[in-house]
Amino acid sequence: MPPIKRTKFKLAPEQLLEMFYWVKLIRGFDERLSILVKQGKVRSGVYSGIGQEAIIVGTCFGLRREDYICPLHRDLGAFLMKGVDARTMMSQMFAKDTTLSKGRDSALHSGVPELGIFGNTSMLGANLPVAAGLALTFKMERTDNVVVAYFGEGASNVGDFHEGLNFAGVHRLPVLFICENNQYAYSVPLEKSMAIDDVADRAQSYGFDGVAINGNDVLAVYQATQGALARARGGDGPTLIECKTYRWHGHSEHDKAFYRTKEELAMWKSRDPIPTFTAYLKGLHALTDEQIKEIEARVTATIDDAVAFAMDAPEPKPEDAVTDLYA
Ligand SMILES: Cc1ncc(C[n+]2csc(CCOP(=O)(O)OP(=O)(O)O)c2C)c(N)n1
Repeated sequence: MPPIKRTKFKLAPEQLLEMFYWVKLIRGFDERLSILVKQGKVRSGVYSGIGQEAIIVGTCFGLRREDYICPLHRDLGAFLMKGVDARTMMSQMFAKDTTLSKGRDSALHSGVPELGIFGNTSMLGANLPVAAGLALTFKMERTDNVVVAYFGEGASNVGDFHEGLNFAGVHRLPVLFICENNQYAYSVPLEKSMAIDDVADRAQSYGFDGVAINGNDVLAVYQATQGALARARGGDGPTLIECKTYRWHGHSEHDKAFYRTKEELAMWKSRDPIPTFTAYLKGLHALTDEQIKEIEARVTATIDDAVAFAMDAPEPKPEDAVTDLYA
């Protein structure tokens, strides 16, 4: 085996392998959920992130426990990367008693403060002023922790987006706004909801940088994130990173997505983030066929175990429906 080539990303070989593991685990999780939904076994709505994994891995890799993420309905992988174990995550989709929220909310609306995960709500864009508020706390406490907030291009058309970014820009807050531009907001294509091409351009109005990048390239996302993290930690304020991508499935698993063409889907599938990343790692001599097999086996075992655990887990207790209420 030739020596591993050095890269500009300053990542050790084992870190590149870890990234590959995450990409495969997140894809595997979503693929399995898609099957389980069809079998009628999942109670939660499932908003597949298949096709968008590079964004989650590139932005979450190397975050600190203390950093906060504000994930959305399609960001299951971010929960896993921030430290929610596979069993808990799968039980969450099954709405069992062993979960983050014991079946009391839409699965990915849960928060886990001890892991730095802020719970989202259904109102799109509403997480962005909250992210700015979290970042303000970090600034006031004089920590160098950072908030990473996710949103779709559809959400960038609501008022909360503009208020959140404006506030973050005015106060130079340590927050990364990560746009997962997957071309559709439910059935509405980008060109019917925006008169500009790049969501990234909107950052300029709020006094900070916005960049549009290939959201299907794990290392491009990682590189952009690392630059933005360094600026945020150093007191230089927010960055908007628009990751151009595509969701392979419908808005949710019950949406057959008849509003788009087979050709369009095929074109984007040819830009699948996983083969690109695999080829890159193999080219660096950082990944062998044996390692791929070993990682795939580990991913399958992790998911099998999580599904078995979730299926056998106890149901939530009716009386718990009114516990943990904040009022
Ligand atoms: C303020 C608001 N308007 C409308 C909806 C209904 N809705 C839920 S998901 C969705 C599409 C979201 O598109 P986007 O923000 O691009 O994210 P994506 O689902 O594509 O990842 C819509 C319109 C909502 N939840 N909140």
